[in-house]
Amino acid sequence: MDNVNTNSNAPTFDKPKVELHVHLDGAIRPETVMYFAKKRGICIGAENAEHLLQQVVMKKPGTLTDFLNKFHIYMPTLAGDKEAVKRIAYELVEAKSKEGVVYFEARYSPHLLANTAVHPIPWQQTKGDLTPEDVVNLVNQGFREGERDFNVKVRSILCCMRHEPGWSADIVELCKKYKKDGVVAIDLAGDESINVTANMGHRKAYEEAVKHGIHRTVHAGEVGPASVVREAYEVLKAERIGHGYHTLDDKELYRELLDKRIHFELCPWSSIITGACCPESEKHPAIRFKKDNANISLSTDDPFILKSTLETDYRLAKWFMGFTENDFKTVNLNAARSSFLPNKEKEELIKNLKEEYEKE
Ligand code: FR8
Ligand code: ZN
Repeated sequence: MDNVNTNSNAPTFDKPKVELHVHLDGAIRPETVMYFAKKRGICIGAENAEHLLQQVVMKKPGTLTDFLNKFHIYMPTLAGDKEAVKRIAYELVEAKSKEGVVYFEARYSPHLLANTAVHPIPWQQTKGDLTPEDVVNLVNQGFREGERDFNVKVRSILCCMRHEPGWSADIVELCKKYKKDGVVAIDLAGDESINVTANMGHRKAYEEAVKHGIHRTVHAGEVGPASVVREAYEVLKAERIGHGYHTLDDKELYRELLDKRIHFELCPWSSIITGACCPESEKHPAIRFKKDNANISLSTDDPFILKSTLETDYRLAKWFMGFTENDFKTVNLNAARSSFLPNKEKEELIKNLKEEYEKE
């Protein structure tokens, strides 16, 4: 699969794209990490951006601990720093504009970038003055300036973390408060082996989201079983599923989600590198989803840790999963249709894509 991650000139799908599943905190320029390490006098054990990349990039399936250690390398340099939080948001818009993305939804946990009003304080930081709400404001600013400078439309999704049900009430309140400022949905991320029903925090937050018309997506069935997807759909009322590969293990559930046109945010390269899916890609769930005309789209997930761009995922989809030019049009129209934009803006996006796709 080496040829998937090498550079060639022509983009696999040289048309406007929509991306629904990218983590802000997994989509950072190594140069930016180096800059803030130096600015703040934090020792990260890397001399330059290239050296840092060697440490952060995941090249083959590892353990969850290996994966989380990647965040431990660079998050302490960014978390708690106002300039850093705004800048990573701004730079993500720039990166996506270069990939031909016209609309994307970026997600993150505000708590994991804060250093006060969060318990426990993440990444072994000492207490400071940046609250989760400040983080949301800074990310909003970075995105707004990025939209203006790079002509890309951006919205954000705030993540609850499975292991911190006590944060979820804050998340839904922030979603409500910043609805007018680009926050479109709530997500649940983290270790799927942690049961949501054991604690009411996540359930209550999702109920509140339903009540206030906040859109909902849930990471489910990536490495966890189909029962986690069922819970996301039946209990948390998810409109979209992050990954969802293991939905295929429960025929009845799969049929139901197909019929209801529930959207699956697939991340092909991520699914291979994390070991969520079998590297013999003829058996990849994406092939089955496509064959069944499921409501799917393609995203990067964590391009920093995966050393990828959206091109990596499209190339993998084309060469190992048989996606055609027409399939790429379909998945991007799916993404637009299942985006969390208000109807009028959604129709506008779909119209623009269709116009571009009908050219030639
Ligand atoms: C989550 N984040 C960024 N990327 C992810 C992700 O899961 N891909 C941020 C939120 O934007 C949170 C980072 N984070 C902090 C604590 C924590 C966590 C605990 C768990 C997880 C992320 N994620 C998971 O448990 C899902 C991992 C599977 C995988 C890698 C290695 C081995 C097995 C799925 C990927
Ligand atoms: Zn994800």
